Order: sequence, then C-alpha cells, then structure tokens
Amino acid sequence: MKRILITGALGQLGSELAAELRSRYGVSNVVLSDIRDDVNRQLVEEGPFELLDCRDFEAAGAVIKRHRIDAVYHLAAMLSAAAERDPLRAWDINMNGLLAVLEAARAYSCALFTPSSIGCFGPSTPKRYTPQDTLQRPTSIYGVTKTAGELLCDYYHHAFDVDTRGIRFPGIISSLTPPGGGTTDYAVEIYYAAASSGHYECPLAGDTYLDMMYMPDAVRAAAEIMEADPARLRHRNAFNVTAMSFSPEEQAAYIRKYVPDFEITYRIDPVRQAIANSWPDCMEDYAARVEWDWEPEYDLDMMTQDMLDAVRRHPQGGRNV
Ligand code: AKB
Repeated sequence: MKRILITGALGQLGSELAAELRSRYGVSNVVLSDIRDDVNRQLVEEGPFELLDCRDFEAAGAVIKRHRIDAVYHLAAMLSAAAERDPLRAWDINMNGLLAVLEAARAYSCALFTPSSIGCFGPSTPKRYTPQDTLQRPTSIYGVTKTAGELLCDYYHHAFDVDTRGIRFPGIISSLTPPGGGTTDYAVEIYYAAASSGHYECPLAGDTYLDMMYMPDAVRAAAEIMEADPARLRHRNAFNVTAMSFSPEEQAAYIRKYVPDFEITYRIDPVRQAIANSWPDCMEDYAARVEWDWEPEYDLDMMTQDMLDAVRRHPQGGRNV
C-alpha cells in the first residue's frame, strides 16, 4: 500500500489518521479529501487535498485515477445522534457514499478500509463481553447503516475480490478535532469542561457503560489492519476492537484525581440515552488480537492525564476547530 486516499479527512478521526498515515507513507502519498475545505486549513494546505462528495462515483473514481491511489480509507459518514435527527440523509451519506466508494475501489483495484462501530449492535446483542460474531439487530438508523455496510463490504470482497477491511470502533476520544453528532461525544466534552469551568452537565446517565478508545490507539488500529497479512484474516470488515469501558461516573472519578473539585451533573438527552442503552457495555476483541495482533496501549487513567494536558494547552475546544 503506497498511495492512499482518505475521505472525510477533516473530521475527528480523519484529521489524526492523516498525520499517522503521512508519517508512515510520506505526505505526498496520502491524499486527503472532504466535502468542505473551510476547516482544518493547516491540514488542507499541508499536502494533496481534493474537494470530494464521496456519493459521486465518477468524482471518486477520477480522484483515485488522478492520484494513482491503491488504498482508500473511507471515513465520510454521519454519526449516531445526528443520524437520528435526519435518518434519510444518514442513509444517503452512509450507504450511497459507501457504495460509490466500493464501486470506485472495484473499478480501480484499490483496497478499502471502512470503519464500523459499536452502533452495529442492538438491544438483543449480549451486553457484556459482546462476542465478535453475534446477534446484530441495531435500532438506530446509524446502526442499520453500519451493519448493512459491514455486509456490503464482505459482499464486495467475496463477489468481486476487493480487499475490504474494517473495524468496529468504540467511542473515540481525542483533542485535535472535535467529534460531531455522536452519542459518545460527551466523553470528549467532559475534559474541556473539567479544564475550563470544573463542571460538566452530562447527556447520559452516570451508570451508562460504553466501550471507548483514545485516538492514538484508534489510528494505529486503522493502519495496522490494513497492513495485516491477508492470509491470517478470518474476519474482514467487522473486527471488534476496544481499549476500555467506563461510565460517566467513573470517568468523572478519574478526572477528580487531577481536578479535585470537578463536578458532574446530569441532564439526560433521551435520544442519545436510548442509543447508548441499545449498545454493548463492553465488547471482547479476541479475533482482532489473534488475527492481526491488536493490542491497545491507553487505559482510562493514561488517557485522562494526556487529555487534560492537551486541553489545558488548547482550551479553545480543539487545535483544528
Ligand atoms: C457515535 O457515538 O456515533 C460514534 C460511534 C461510537 O460510532 N462515536
């Protein structure tokens, strides 16, 4: 894999994956694309960038051809809470975007990474130590698109031999670019609130457990699965990966180690709470560990120290806002 295209490159995950992949493969070999170019200007100007609506198969194909791309990281998508506010738009962006990029990958023989999510599970999925292969009946539109996307990527692999790969991300916590429209966004916002006012009003109940991961682990996971030996992969597009599972109460307790007066109160957002209640408390990620040696580095304490340092240095809500 030498020449890479990232869609949705200016978002929370894309902006940090761009840095990781550019340090592995060289700035000029990693082309960034997004539907807009008026945010993260530093990233837009640092290396090759294309304005791209990934639902447009012709346009995606033209970018792939022009830059002689051999692997695409398709990150453009709507997250769970935003998707619930506009389900038809979520279907359009998440499914028609994926389909166009899959077709372009097929036409130009590219490998394709697509992130799935803990959102692919539903209330009938085992809630604790959720297995790799299990019941998936998601109840959010985001989850419907994620489960359909996993199946579509599997289909393109077995029907057309496209080298599709993907992982089920938990909530991702980071300080470079803020997340937008996710159920797990609270786990990022809480650090900014702790460092600025010392108080956070949480939209989820204090005992809501969800899987989470710190960004350095998330970008490494995305790079490593694409470098994995295909002969070892029994699964392809839906690897469970996790690093930690905690509730808002527990996260607040860890923050208090470093901000002793930190206070958390709760004002439940019924939409996000319903989504969170339908997701696992904690997954097991044995298949990823066995098939491509996945291992997270950051736990809740290490992440909390690092995040508080980062947000104190950049209190405006993200270095790339
Ligand atoms: C969201 O909350 O929608 C995302 C996710 C877990 O997929 N962060």
